[in-house]
Amino acid sequence: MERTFAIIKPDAFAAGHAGKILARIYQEGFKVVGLKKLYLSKVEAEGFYYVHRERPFFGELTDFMSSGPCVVMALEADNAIMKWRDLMGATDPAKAAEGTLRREFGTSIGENATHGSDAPETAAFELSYFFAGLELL
Ligand code: RTP
Ligand code: MG
Repeated sequence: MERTFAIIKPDAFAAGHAGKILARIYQEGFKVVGLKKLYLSKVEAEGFYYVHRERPFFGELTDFMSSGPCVVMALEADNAIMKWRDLMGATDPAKAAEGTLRREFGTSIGENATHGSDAPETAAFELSYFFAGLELL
């Protein structure tokens, strides 16, 4: 079993898609071991996306992630990191495959509905950024 870190981003939450995304998560066989609704500050979003600090879209990305409530989750499954990235689809919703979450709920490359860790090291960092050990059951 592996754990990954996932976010229902502010665009999808504001549009009322959180329930549908969560239903899909259960349907695909993930166990939700942690879940909370947060409203990130700009500084918290910058800390989370620290690896992207040199990218041209960093300001836009952290403004967006601190623009409204989101839902952060710890998901468990066999091969959870890849499994969740497959379910999300490509970063750009226009390029994401039919049936993926970003294709269905994303509206642009920036506002793409969901986040997922991309490797075991980033999953470990991201899970610990938002959850204490005692919160993951
Ligand atoms: P994420 O980290 O959110 O799961 O997305 P990802 O791995 O598919 O994409 P990544 O390259 O890590 O980019 C992180 C987030 O930054 C926004 N982005 N905007 N305007 C742009 O060109 C651009 N490129 C990326 C997206 O919200 C992306 O999910
Ligand atoms: Mg990424």
